[in-house]
Amino acid sequence: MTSYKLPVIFCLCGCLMQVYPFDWPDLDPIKHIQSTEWYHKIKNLMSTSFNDKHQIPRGKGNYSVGCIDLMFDFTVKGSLLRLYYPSYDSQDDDDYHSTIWIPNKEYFRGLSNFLGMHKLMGKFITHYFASVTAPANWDAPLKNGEKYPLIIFSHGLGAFRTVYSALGVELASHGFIVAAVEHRDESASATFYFEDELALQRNNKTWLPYKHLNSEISEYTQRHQQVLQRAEECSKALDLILDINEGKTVENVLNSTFNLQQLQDTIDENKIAIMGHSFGGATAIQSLSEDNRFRCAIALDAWMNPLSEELYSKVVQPIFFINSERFQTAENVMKMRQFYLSDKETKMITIKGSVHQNFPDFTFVTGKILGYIFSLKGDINSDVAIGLTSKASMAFLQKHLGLQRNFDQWDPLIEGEDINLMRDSNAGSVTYLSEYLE
Ligand code: 8U6
Repeated sequence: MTSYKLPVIFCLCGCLMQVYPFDWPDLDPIKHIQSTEWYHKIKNLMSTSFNDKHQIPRGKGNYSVGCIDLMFDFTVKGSLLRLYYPSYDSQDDDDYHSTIWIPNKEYFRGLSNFLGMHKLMGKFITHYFASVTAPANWDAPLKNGEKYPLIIFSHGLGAFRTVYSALGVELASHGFIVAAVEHRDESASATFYFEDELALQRNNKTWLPYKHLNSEISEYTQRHQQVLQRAEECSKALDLILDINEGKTVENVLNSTFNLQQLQDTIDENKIAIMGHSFGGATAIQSLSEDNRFRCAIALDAWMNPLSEELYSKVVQPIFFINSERFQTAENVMKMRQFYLSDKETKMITIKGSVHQNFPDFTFVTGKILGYIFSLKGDINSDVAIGLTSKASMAFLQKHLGLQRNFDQWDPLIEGEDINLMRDSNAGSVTYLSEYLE
């Protein structure tokens, strides 16, 4: 990760500019003009980097979007997930509350620990991002009257359930229910559960931090163990949601005004997909092999290392690989290609000018400079990148979940037909594959 020093200096300069504007009366008018010119130049630079708080984009589909957090049961073996769903339009701006994007300070602490940031930088990101909201109505009633397809979403290494809201909201605004799970395999920046009933009553959370790799055990052994747990957690989250769908009484242990009975009979049990980013992309594929309720997978910039060799022959459902241009290596892409040669329905595209972190939300909430320093932004506009990701995904889901919608208008994107896309990958040529397979 890039040194934290540069942003800290930027930050301090920014503060200095606020308390010491260089346009104090100057006896020499020429000097005064020169100094104010510099002041404005630097201030403009600072504002693109810090002051222009961008927002996570709103859903572009026809549905309003609601959001809840759901935990059941309260133990470490239970499920914790954030649900994005189609909701009723609000009649009045005061009807609903907005959704807090990162709801606990422990997540910020966890992020700065994961990223190896200096304490000061950690404080800065907490202060800077704590007031950000996700574009969904908290606890809003679910729009009933139709059955929605369901997507289980798995986050990347060091991420957690709430930081893929741009994708979750966009898909929910087009009529999907999206359940972003939070993994307890110690790969999340932080997560929590409750030790016992008493802890639950007292809201005394037990926080489970990110665990750095143990240097005495091979990386593969550790990450493979985690991917198995992650896939199990995805299936468990699906069990929970389907239980609610079937009308079983489930109590959300988190305080919520949302009555879970609203979810009864709202999910089409035959239209379930799994999606994930990075480590979550690997999780999605692992889940396909273990749970045939998942009809297909969308793997965003999947990191294939945690998967076992035996897995490749076990997966029968189609996979859509959507890659960034900068993250992929020939070796990683080669592993993906093992799926798509054996199955014509499996596809791969690359978003030109994109980076690994174009899929989570941070790409939207930082200015250009901070975005480039931390590789949160690529050369492509972040809204364009997420737009292509969601449109291509919905076209793929329409095909493989058998949806009766108009998402087929985006079919060309699945083949990489767009000026911002390419078919397959920029990393490693296909001819290299025959050598690899020998
Ligand atoms: C930089 C993942 C930040 C930031 C994420 C960088 C990341 C960040 C918040 C954490 C994990 N977006 N998972 C400055 N790197 C806030 C301020 O939050 C995504 C985001 C995002 S991931 C990933 C995995 C590994 C790494 C980075 C991202 O899979 O995309 C290293 C060094 O391993």
